[in-house]
Amino acid sequence: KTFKVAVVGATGAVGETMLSILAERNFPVGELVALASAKSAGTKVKYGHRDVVVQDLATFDPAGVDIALFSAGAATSKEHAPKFAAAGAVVIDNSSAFRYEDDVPLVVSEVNPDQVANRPRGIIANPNCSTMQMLVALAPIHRKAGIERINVATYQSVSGGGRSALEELGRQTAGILNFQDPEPKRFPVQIAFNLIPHIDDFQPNGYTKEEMKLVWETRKILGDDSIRVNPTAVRVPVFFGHSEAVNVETREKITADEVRTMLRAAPGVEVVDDREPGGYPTPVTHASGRDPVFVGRIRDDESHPRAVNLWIVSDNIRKGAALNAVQIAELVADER
Ligand code: A2P
Ligand code: 11C
Repeated sequence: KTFKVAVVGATGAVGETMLSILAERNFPVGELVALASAKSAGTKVKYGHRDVVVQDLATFDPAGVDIALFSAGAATSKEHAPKFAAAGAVVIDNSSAFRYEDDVPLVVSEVNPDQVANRPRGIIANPNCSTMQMLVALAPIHRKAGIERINVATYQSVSGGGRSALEELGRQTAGILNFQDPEPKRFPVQIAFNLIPHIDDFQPNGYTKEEMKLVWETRKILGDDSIRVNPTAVRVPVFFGHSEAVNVETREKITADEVRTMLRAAPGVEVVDDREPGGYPTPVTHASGRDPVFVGRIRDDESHPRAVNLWIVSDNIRKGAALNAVQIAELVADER
Protein backbone atom coordinates (compact mmCIF):
# COMPACT_ATOMS: atom_id res chain seq x y z
CA LYS A 1 0.00 0.00 0.00
CA THR A 2 1.16 3.51 -0.76
CA PHE A 3 -0.09 6.83 0.57
CA LYS A 4 -0.87 10.26 -0.83
CA VAL A 5 1.24 12.46 1.42
CA ALA A 6 0.98 16.25 1.69
CA VAL A 7 3.75 18.36 3.24
CA VAL A 8 2.40 21.75 4.31
CA GLY A 9 5.18 24.31 4.72
CA ALA A 10 7.32 22.44 2.18
CA THR A 11 9.54 25.47 1.50
CA GLY A 12 10.43 25.95 5.18
CA ALA A 13 13.39 24.69 7.19
CA VAL A 14 11.36 21.83 8.72
CA GLY A 15 9.27 21.13 5.58
CA GLU A 16 12.29 20.61 3.35
CA THR A 17 13.73 18.18 5.91
CA MET A 18 10.40 16.32 6.08
CA LEU A 19 10.70 15.81 2.33
CA SER A 20 14.28 14.57 2.51
CA ILE A 21 13.54 12.24 5.45
CA LEU A 22 10.46 10.76 3.70
CA ALA A 23 12.74 9.95 0.76
CA GLU A 24 15.68 8.73 2.91
CA ARG A 25 13.51 6.33 4.91
CA ASN A 26 11.65 5.10 1.80
CA PHE A 27 8.28 6.05 3.23
CA PRO A 28 5.64 4.39 1.00
CA VAL A 29 4.65 7.57 -0.84
CA GLY A 30 2.34 7.00 -3.81
CA GLU A 31 1.83 10.68 -4.53
CA LEU A 32 3.59 13.61 -2.90
CA VAL A 33 2.03 17.08 -2.65
CA ALA A 34 4.17 20.06 -1.58
CA LEU A 35 2.19 23.00 -0.21
CA ALA A 36 3.12 26.48 0.98
CA SER A 37 1.81 30.03 0.72
CA ALA A 38 0.69 31.65 -2.53
CA LYS A 39 4.06 33.41 -2.82
CA SER A 40 5.86 30.05 -3.25
CA ALA A 41 3.31 28.45 -5.60
CA GLY A 42 5.03 27.29 -8.79
CA THR A 43 8.52 27.11 -7.24
CA LYS A 44 10.17 23.71 -6.83
CA VAL A 45 11.35 21.73 -3.78
CA LYS A 46 13.47 18.56 -3.64
CA TYR A 47 11.94 15.21 -2.76
CA GLY A 48 14.83 12.76 -2.97
CA HIS A 49 16.24 13.27 -6.47
CA ARG A 50 12.95 14.62 -7.80
CA ASP A 51 11.75 18.20 -8.08
CA VAL A 52 8.18 18.77 -6.91
CA VAL A 53 6.22 21.89 -7.85
CA VAL A 54 4.85 23.74 -4.82
CA GLN A 55 1.10 24.41 -4.74
CA ASP A 56 -0.84 27.10 -2.89
CA LEU A 57 -2.34 25.70 0.33
CA ALA A 58 -5.20 28.23 0.24
CA THR A 59 -6.67 26.84 -2.99
CA PHE A 60 -5.66 23.16 -2.62
CA ASP A 61 -8.40 20.52 -2.32
CA PRO A 62 -7.38 18.00 0.40
CA ALA A 63 -9.71 15.24 -0.88
CA GLY A 64 -7.75 12.00 -1.30
CA VAL A 65 -4.81 12.97 0.93
CA ASP A 66 -3.99 10.09 3.31
CA ILE A 67 -1.38 11.74 5.51
CA ALA A 68 -0.65 15.48 5.90
CA LEU A 69 2.50 16.70 7.64
CA PHE A 70 1.97 20.30 8.73
CA SER A 71 4.85 22.66 9.56
CA ALA A 72 3.72 26.12 8.52
CA GLY A 73 3.09 27.73 11.90
CA ALA A 74 0.23 27.48 14.40
CA ALA A 75 -2.10 29.91 12.63
CA THR A 76 -1.90 27.95 9.36
CA SER A 77 -2.47 24.66 11.22
CA LYS A 78 -5.48 26.05 13.09
CA GLU A 79 -7.08 27.18 9.87
CA HIS A 80 -6.22 24.30 7.54
CA ALA A 81 -5.49 21.11 9.52
CA PRO A 82 -9.16 20.48 10.45
CA LYS A 83 -10.10 20.69 6.74
CA PHE A 84 -7.55 18.00 5.87
CA ALA A 85 -8.79 15.83 8.75
CA ALA A 86 -12.42 16.33 7.66
CA ALA A 87 -11.43 15.20 4.16
CA GLY A 88 -10.09 11.94 5.65
CA ALA A 89 -6.39 12.65 6.08
CA VAL A 90 -4.44 11.85 9.23
CA VAL A 91 -2.82 15.17 10.16
CA ILE A 92 0.56 15.18 11.89
CA ASP A 93 1.00 18.72 13.11
CA ASN A 94 4.38 20.15 14.06
CA SER A 95 2.95 23.42 15.40
CA SER A 96 1.75 24.23 18.91
CA ALA A 97 -1.85 24.70 17.66
CA PHE A 98 -3.34 21.46 19.05
CA ARG A 99 -0.70 20.10 21.45
CA TYR A 100 -2.53 20.89 24.65
CA GLU A 101 -5.99 19.69 23.61
CA ASP A 102 -7.19 16.55 25.38
CA ASP A 103 -8.48 14.87 22.23
CA VAL A 104 -5.19 15.33 20.34
CA PRO A 105 -2.35 12.94 21.23
CA LEU A 106 1.17 14.36 21.62
CA VAL A 107 3.61 11.71 20.53
CA VAL A 108 7.35 11.05 20.74
CA SER A 109 7.87 7.89 18.69
CA GLU A 110 10.22 6.25 21.23
CA VAL A 111 8.21 7.28 24.28
CA ASN A 112 4.43 6.95 23.76
CA PRO A 113 3.88 5.46 20.26
CA ASP A 114 0.68 3.74 21.45
CA GLN A 115 -0.97 7.20 21.70
CA VAL A 116 -0.97 7.49 17.88
CA ALA A 117 -4.12 5.36 17.73
CA ASN A 118 -5.93 7.65 20.15
CA ARG A 119 -6.90 10.43 17.67
CA PRO A 120 -10.64 11.14 17.55
CA ARG A 121 -10.08 14.33 15.52
CA GLY A 122 -7.68 12.72 13.05
CA ILE A 123 -4.93 15.03 14.33
CA ILE A 124 -1.69 13.95 16.04
CA ALA A 125 0.58 16.65 17.46
CA ASN A 126 4.36 16.61 17.18
CA PRO A 127 6.03 17.98 20.34
CA ASN A 128 8.25 21.03 20.52
CA CYS A 129 11.90 20.30 19.72
CA SER A 130 13.27 21.06 23.18
CA THR A 131 10.76 18.71 24.87
CA MET A 132 11.28 16.05 22.22
CA GLN A 133 14.99 15.50 22.75
CA MET A 134 14.73 15.83 26.51
CA LEU A 135 12.10 13.09 26.78
CA VAL A 136 13.81 10.65 24.42
CA ALA A 137 16.63 10.70 26.99
CA LEU A 138 14.55 10.98 30.18
CA ALA A 139 11.68 8.53 29.51
CA PRO A 140 13.84 5.47 30.34
CA ILE A 141 14.84 7.15 33.62
CA HIS A 142 11.20 7.91 34.39
CA ARG A 143 10.20 4.27 33.77
CA LYS A 144 12.96 2.95 36.01
CA ALA A 145 13.08 5.44 38.88
CA GLY A 146 10.13 7.84 38.52
CA ILE A 147 10.93 11.48 37.78
CA GLU A 148 9.86 13.95 40.45
CA ARG A 149 11.39 17.15 39.15
CA ILE A 150 13.40 18.39 36.17
CA ASN A 151 15.63 21.46 36.18
CA VAL A 152 16.54 22.35 32.62
CA ALA A 153 18.40 25.16 30.88
CA THR A 154 18.32 25.04 27.08
CA TYR A 155 20.83 26.31 24.52
CA GLN A 156 18.72 26.48 21.38
CA SER A 157 19.98 27.02 17.84
CA VAL A 158 18.50 29.65 15.55
CA SER A 159 17.06 27.09 13.09
CA GLY A 160 14.20 26.62 15.58
CA GLY A 161 13.07 30.04 14.39
CA GLY A 162 12.91 28.93 10.74
CA ARG A 163 14.64 30.12 7.61
CA SER A 164 14.53 33.84 8.43
CA ALA A 165 16.29 33.16 11.75
CA LEU A 166 19.06 31.15 10.04
CA GLU A 167 19.54 34.03 7.61
CA GLU A 168 19.69 36.60 10.41
CA LEU A 169 22.51 34.77 12.24
CA GLY A 170 24.46 34.45 8.97
CA ARG A 171 23.91 38.05 7.97
CA GLN A 172 24.76 39.48 11.39
CA THR A 173 27.88 37.33 11.78
CA ALA A 174 29.26 38.37 8.39
CA GLY A 175 28.18 41.97 8.96
CA ILE A 176 29.81 42.35 12.36
CA LEU A 177 33.09 40.92 11.05
CA ASN A 178 32.90 43.68 8.44
CA PHE A 179 32.28 46.41 11.04
CA GLN A 180 28.58 46.81 10.18
CA ASP A 181 25.74 47.32 12.68
CA PRO A 182 23.85 44.05 13.40
CA GLU A 183 20.32 45.49 12.84
CA PRO A 184 18.15 42.91 14.67
CA LYS A 185 14.92 42.03 12.81
CA ARG A 186 13.96 38.43 13.45
CA PHE A 187 15.34 38.38 17.01
CA PRO A 188 14.66 41.20 19.50
CA VAL A 189 18.38 41.86 20.04
CA GLN A 190 21.64 40.91 18.28
CA ILE A 191 22.04 37.08 18.13
CA ALA A 192 25.50 36.85 16.50
CA PHE A 193 28.25 36.62 19.18
CA ASN A 194 25.49 36.89 21.81
CA LEU A 195 22.77 34.79 23.47
CA ILE A 196 19.17 35.63 24.28
CA PRO A 197 17.18 34.32 27.28
CA HIS A 198 13.87 34.65 25.45
CA ILE A 199 12.15 32.23 23.02
CA ASP A 200 8.49 32.65 22.02
CA ASP A 201 6.01 34.93 23.82
CA PHE A 202 6.15 35.98 27.47
CA GLN A 203 3.40 34.43 29.62
CA PRO A 204 1.54 36.02 32.56
CA ASN A 205 3.79 34.12 35.03
CA GLY A 206 6.97 35.68 33.60
CA TYR A 207 8.12 32.51 31.85
CA THR A 208 8.28 32.34 28.06
CA LYS A 209 5.97 30.04 26.11
CA GLU A 210 9.01 27.97 25.05
CA GLU A 211 9.72 27.39 28.74
CA MET A 212 6.10 26.49 29.53
CA LYS A 213 6.05 24.01 26.61
CA LEU A 214 8.69 22.03 28.53
CA VAL A 215 6.35 21.92 31.54
CA TRP A 216 3.07 21.17 29.74
CA GLU A 217 4.41 18.75 27.14
CA THR A 218 6.53 16.72 29.56
CA ARG A 219 3.49 16.04 31.74
CA LYS A 220 1.25 15.14 28.81
CA ILE A 221 3.76 12.85 27.05
CA LEU A 222 4.88 11.02 30.20
CA GLY A 223 1.24 10.94 31.37
CA ASP A 224 2.11 12.23 34.83
CA ASP A 225 0.86 15.64 35.97
CA SER A 226 2.83 15.42 39.20
CA ILE A 227 6.19 15.92 37.44
CA ARG A 228 7.60 19.35 38.22
CA VAL A 229 9.68 21.12 35.56
CA ASN A 230 11.77 24.24 36.15
CA PRO A 231 12.85 25.58 32.72
CA THR A 232 14.99 28.39 31.31
CA ALA A 233 15.15 28.58 27.50
CA VAL A 234 17.99 30.44 25.80
CA ARG A 235 18.71 31.13 22.13
CA VAL A 236 22.39 30.73 21.18
CA PRO A 237 24.28 31.62 17.98
CA VAL A 238 24.39 28.03 16.67
CA PHE A 239 22.79 27.17 13.32
CA PHE A 240 21.54 23.60 13.93
CA GLY A 241 21.18 21.54 17.12
CA HIS A 242 19.67 22.31 20.50
CA SER A 243 21.54 21.48 23.72
CA GLU A 244 20.16 21.10 27.23
CA ALA A 245 21.74 20.98 30.68
CA VAL A 246 19.32 18.82 32.65
CA ASN A 247 19.15 17.92 36.34
CA VAL A 248 16.66 15.13 37.11
CA GLU A 249 15.40 14.38 40.63
CA THR A 250 13.94 10.87 40.90
CA ARG A 251 11.68 9.09 43.39
CA GLU A 252 13.99 6.07 43.62
CA LYS A 253 17.75 6.53 43.76
CA ILE A 254 19.45 5.94 40.41
CA THR A 255 23.18 6.42 39.85
CA ALA A 256 24.93 8.05 36.91
CA ASP A 257 26.48 4.67 36.05
CA GLU A 258 23.04 3.04 35.93
CA VAL A 259 21.70 5.89 33.77
CA ARG A 260 24.64 5.55 31.37
CA THR A 261 24.11 1.79 31.00
CA MET A 262 20.36 2.23 30.56
CA LEU A 263 20.70 4.97 27.95
CA ARG A 264 23.20 2.93 25.93
CA ALA A 265 20.31 0.51 25.27
CA ALA A 266 17.60 3.17 24.85
CA PRO A 267 15.98 3.63 21.41
CA GLY A 268 16.92 6.87 19.64
CA VAL A 269 19.74 7.64 22.11
CA GLU A 270 23.49 7.64 21.55
CA VAL A 271 25.65 8.01 24.65
CA VAL A 272 28.84 10.03 24.13
CA ASP A 273 30.34 10.25 27.58
CA ASP A 274 34.13 9.91 27.65
CA ARG A 275 35.57 12.05 30.39
CA GLU A 276 38.20 13.68 28.21
CA PRO A 277 38.45 16.70 25.88
CA GLY A 278 35.91 16.29 23.08
CA GLY A 279 34.37 13.21 24.71
CA TYR A 280 30.91 14.80 24.85
CA PRO A 281 28.33 15.72 22.24
CA THR A 282 28.09 19.22 20.77
CA PRO A 283 25.70 20.52 18.11
CA VAL A 284 28.42 20.84 15.47
CA THR A 285 30.50 17.71 16.19
CA HIS A 286 27.65 15.26 16.77
CA ALA A 287 24.07 16.40 16.31
CA SER A 288 23.81 18.57 13.21
CA GLY A 289 22.37 16.59 10.30
CA ARG A 290 22.06 13.39 12.34
CA ASP A 291 19.12 11.50 13.84
CA PRO A 292 19.98 10.40 17.41
CA VAL A 293 19.57 12.26 20.66
CA PHE A 294 23.12 12.44 22.02
CA VAL A 295 23.68 12.28 25.78
CA GLY A 296 26.89 13.01 27.65
CA ARG A 297 28.32 14.54 30.84
CA ILE A 298 26.26 12.06 32.89
CA ARG A 299 27.08 12.72 36.56
CA ASP A 300 25.67 12.05 40.00
CA ASP A 301 24.34 15.27 41.54
CA GLU A 302 26.58 15.49 44.58
CA SER A 303 24.28 18.10 46.15
CA HIS A 304 21.20 15.84 46.20
CA PRO A 305 20.51 12.27 47.41
CA ARG A 306 18.48 11.24 44.33
CA ALA A 307 19.46 13.25 41.27
CA VAL A 308 21.63 13.05 38.15
CA ASN A 309 22.92 15.57 35.62
CA LEU A 310 22.90 15.09 31.86
CA TRP A 311 23.86 17.05 28.74
CA ILE A 312 21.44 16.34 25.90
CA VAL A 313 22.07 17.43 22.29
CA SER A 314 20.05 16.77 19.14
CA ASP A 315 19.30 18.22 15.72
CA ASN A 316 16.16 20.23 16.43
CA ILE A 317 15.06 20.14 12.78
CA ARG A 318 15.45 16.35 12.53
CA LYS A 319 14.47 14.50 15.77
CA GLY A 320 13.09 17.75 17.16
CA ALA A 321 10.63 18.16 14.29
CA ALA A 322 10.77 16.49 10.85
CA LEU A 323 12.11 13.05 11.84
CA ASN A 324 9.61 12.50 14.66
CA ALA A 325 6.77 13.62 12.37
CA VAL A 326 7.84 11.04 9.76
CA GLN A 327 8.23 8.38 12.50
CA ILE A 328 4.62 9.12 13.54
CA ALA A 329 3.60 8.76 9.87
CA GLU A 330 5.35 5.37 9.84
CA LEU A 331 3.32 4.28 12.88
CA VAL A 332 0.13 5.40 11.08
CA ALA A 333 1.16 3.61 7.88
CA ASP A 334 1.80 0.39 9.82
CA GLU A 335 -1.81 0.39 11.10
CA ARG A 336 -3.33 -0.38 7.72
P1 A2P B 1 6.30 30.22 2.21
O1 A2P B 1 7.74 29.87 1.94
O2 A2P B 1 5.48 30.20 0.97
O3 A2P B 1 6.12 31.46 3.05
P2 A2P B 1 10.01 28.56 8.14
O4 A2P B 1 9.59 27.99 9.47
O5 A2P B 1 11.33 28.02 7.69
O6 A2P B 1 9.95 30.04 8.13
O7 A2P B 1 8.95 28.04 7.08
C1 A2P B 1 7.57 28.28 7.21
C2 A2P B 1 6.80 27.47 6.17
O8 A2P B 1 5.41 27.71 6.35
C3 A2P B 1 7.11 27.88 4.75
O9 A2P B 1 7.04 26.75 3.90
C4 A2P B 1 5.99 28.85 4.44
O10 A2P B 1 5.69 29.00 3.07
C5 A2P B 1 4.85 28.17 5.13
N1 A2P B 1 3.75 29.10 5.41
C6 A2P B 1 3.78 30.19 6.22
N2 A2P B 1 2.57 30.81 6.21
C7 A2P B 1 1.78 30.07 5.38
C8 A2P B 1 0.41 30.18 4.95
N3 A2P B 1 -0.38 31.17 5.39
N4 A2P B 1 -0.06 29.25 4.10
C9 A2P B 1 0.73 28.25 3.65
N5 A2P B 1 2.02 28.09 4.03
C10 A2P B 1 2.53 28.99 4.87
C1 11C C 1 12.48 27.18 18.71
N1 11C C 1 11.25 25.39 19.76
O1 11C C 1 13.54 26.57 18.89
C2 11C C 1 11.16 26.52 18.87
C3 11C C 1 10.64 26.17 17.50
O2 11C C 1 6.36 25.18 19.31
O3 11C C 1 6.90 24.14 17.52
C4 11C C 1 9.36 25.35 17.46
C5 11C C 1 8.18 26.04 18.08
C6 11C C 1 7.06 25.06 18.31
O4 11C C 1 12.42 28.36 18.36
